[in-house]
Amino acid sequence: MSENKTNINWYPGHMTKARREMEEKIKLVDMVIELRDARAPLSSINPVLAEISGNKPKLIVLAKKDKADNEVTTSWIKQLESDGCKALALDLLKDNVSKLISDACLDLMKEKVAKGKARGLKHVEIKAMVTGIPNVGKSTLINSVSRRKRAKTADHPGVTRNLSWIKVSPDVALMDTPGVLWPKFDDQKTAIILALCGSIKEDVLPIDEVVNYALNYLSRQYPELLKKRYGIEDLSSPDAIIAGIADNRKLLDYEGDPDFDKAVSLRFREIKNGVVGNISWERPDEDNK
Ligand SMILES: Nc1nc2c(ncn2[C@@H]2O[C@H](COP(=O)(O)OP(=O)(O)OP(=O)(O)O)[C@@H](O)[C@H]2O)c(=O)[nH]1
Ligand SMILES: [Mg+2]
Repeated sequence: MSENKTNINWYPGHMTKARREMEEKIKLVDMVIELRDARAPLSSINPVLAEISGNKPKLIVLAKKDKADNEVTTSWIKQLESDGCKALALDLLKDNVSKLISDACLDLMKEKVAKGKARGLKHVEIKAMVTGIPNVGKSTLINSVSRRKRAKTADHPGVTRNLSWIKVSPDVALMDTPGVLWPKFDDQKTAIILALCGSIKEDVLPIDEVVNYALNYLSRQYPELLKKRYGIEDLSSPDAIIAGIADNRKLLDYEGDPDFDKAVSLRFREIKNGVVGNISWERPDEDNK
């Protein structure tokens, strides 16, 4: 991205506190469940969290699978597995999350479980810290595993503010953690993609830049989705697309011209919420930089 673009930086105080507390609490856990967004499995890796989790065994969960392009998600899982990672792609609201996560944790921790059972223990408790960027679905995963609403969830980043243990079954205890970002984005593209996934607060965004990026990408990768959703043919530039949308949807300003601002903010919301269709912002088969 060019140099003169506005920086998207959002690092509220509770994230500094969460990071410090996670560094302390990591010693208490057997493993980490690291959530990434299935639509952007690279941009949603938090290097700070990777540092905190160190060598702990890790289960990678690509969350919000239902919003991503299924074929692309399958390729990401294949790639992660061929890199030796244990990874699952999930719709945390609909899949059988409880069984899938418990089984994966038991499998990852099978040596500890076998040792405990050999010592005569009926239940060998597995302790896992659930980590990930804001709004990726950490608290939802915990609720789905425990089949009850134990943790607060909402569709905006920064909902969970404190670390807390939630015993989800006789065998598994999960630690909910606040979503954490990193203090400075060196790569603007990462920040934009995280904004499109809803992991950066909306009011710190230069929204027109984000939508520009999205429309450029969609016209290359998913032109049919754009045409179908908005009934437009001219995909030659983001401006042409926005003008087409504003015109078709009769988003007009007081002089009767297409209202770009209205069209941009509406588009942002629709793209982010998956109304346009199933979209993956990153693919394993391309140079994602
Ligand atoms: N479609 C879909 N929505 C999901 C999925 N997982 C979570 N969500 C939604 O995403 C939003 C954020 O979920 P949370 O569980 O609060 O996310 P979090 O990672 O705990 O967020 P913070 O506590 O803010 O860091 C909620 O509206 C969830 O319903 C999923 O797999 N698919
Ligand atoms: Mg949460």
